[in-house]
Amino acid sequence: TAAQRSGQYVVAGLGKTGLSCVRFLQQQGLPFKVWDTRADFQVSDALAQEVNAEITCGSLPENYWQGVTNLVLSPGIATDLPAVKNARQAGVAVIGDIELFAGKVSHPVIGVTGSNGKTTVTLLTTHILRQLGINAVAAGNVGLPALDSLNESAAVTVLELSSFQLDTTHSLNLAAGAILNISADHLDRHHTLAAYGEAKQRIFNHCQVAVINRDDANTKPAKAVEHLLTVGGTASATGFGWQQEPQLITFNGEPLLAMTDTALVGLHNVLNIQTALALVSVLSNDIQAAAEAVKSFKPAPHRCTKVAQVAGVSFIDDSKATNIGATQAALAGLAGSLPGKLILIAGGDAKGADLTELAPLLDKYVDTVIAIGRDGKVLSEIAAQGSYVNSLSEAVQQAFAMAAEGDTVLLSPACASLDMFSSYQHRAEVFYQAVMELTA
Ligand code: UMA
Ligand code: ADP
Repeated sequence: TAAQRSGQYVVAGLGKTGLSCVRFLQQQGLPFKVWDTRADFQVSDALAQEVNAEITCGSLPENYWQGVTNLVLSPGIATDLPAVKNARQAGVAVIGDIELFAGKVSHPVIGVTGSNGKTTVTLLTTHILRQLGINAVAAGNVGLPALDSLNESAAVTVLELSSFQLDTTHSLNLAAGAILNISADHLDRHHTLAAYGEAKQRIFNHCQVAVINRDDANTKPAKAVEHLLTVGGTASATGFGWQQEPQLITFNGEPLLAMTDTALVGLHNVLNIQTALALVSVLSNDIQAAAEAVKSFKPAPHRCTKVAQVAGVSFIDDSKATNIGATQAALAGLAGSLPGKLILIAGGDAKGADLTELAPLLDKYVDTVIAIGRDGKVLSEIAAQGSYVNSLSEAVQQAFAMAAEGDTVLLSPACASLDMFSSYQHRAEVFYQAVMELTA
């Protein structure tokens, strides 16, 4: 692997990833020290005891990189920090937890990346494999750090990979890997869509079967791959296809799975299901049984989930929509199935994206936009009917006040939550609370 074996490791970041790296290096008996970039980071006694190695917070002393061979960066830390550049110049290999995982794992690994749908496809692929009797575990960006998953004695790991994780991964061998779609996200870190796309393309570097989306040219492998499977929202005589009426996923032109038999809705979920089935097909020939398994999959919360109906007004929680692409999918997915008007609550931290890209879909599907958050104002300005309010609960109250029976209020922010909330889950909780208070 790209990790150099001898010498000391530096683990940067003390979140989930950093701690999994600490545990791994301890288990392997490899020497390491720890660096957190934040000068004001409080190291508790318990943490110091768990790490049991030198911890430096903030700026680094001179000669810090002396004797260091590997810097293991947490995904939340930018790769272009001056200190990271210094490390590179000192000959240190800059890697991430996934690279350490790649050097250790001995069973097949499936990789999933893309701007949206990663968690859904990762969990669905894992679910199908398990239903087929294959002991699969979901890990990576989905939550369980990849290195921790090595303790689960799984037969297959399904890894959700973010662009940040791929940026510091060099030698991950995949039995199968997928890029679901590419739309603007994390531009505050990657700067350009091209650089972001290149990070995603790294998933195909050592990948036996690549799965891509026919409807999104950006998912096409930039370099030649050995085997290619495609999915798409169009008819296809070979492989995975889609028939609009009645809503059927097809395989080699034959009906395979009716969308109405699953708990997933929207064309974006058609692609997600096709992708999971394509990934599974690399490890199992029983495509019928795999399709059957999709029917018992329960989607994760905060992804276009109906949370309540108050006085005939439906409230939908799509708090996980942290970029434009996800909100576009929600709007297009819901369109046509709604009995009344659609009121959208959106806004937050746009992460450098241009929210005016939403204008055509707002025009087409949304009656009123109620905007919130640091970058939200522009949404209220581009909407035919829009307003800006200071809190999510105010947005819910205002939406309810203008809604009539049969209307729908959708929280699909197209933005990260961190300017107002601790996480997208927290944002969803506040939304839910505000909805519950409407009846109080
Ligand atoms: N830190 C610094 N300097 C920084 C930023 C962070 O020193 O500039 C340190 C701090 O000690 C902080 C720690 O790093 O406590 C946090 O590390 P991290 O931000 O890399 O986050 P982890 O807790 O290690 O969680 C990461 C992923 N987070 C990010 O990529 C930001 C989690 O994905 C992932 O589940 C976890 O590893 C396990 O693999 C979350 C995420 O938001 C869900 N991902 C982004 C997304 O999906 O859009 C990419
Ligand atoms: P990720 O892990 O990539 O963030 P999730 O499965 O958690 O993906 O879904 C995130 C958001 O994107 C949700 O709002 C969801 O409704 C939407 N979404 C899911 N799959 C897709 C897709 N294939 N294309 C566009 N949006 C999607």
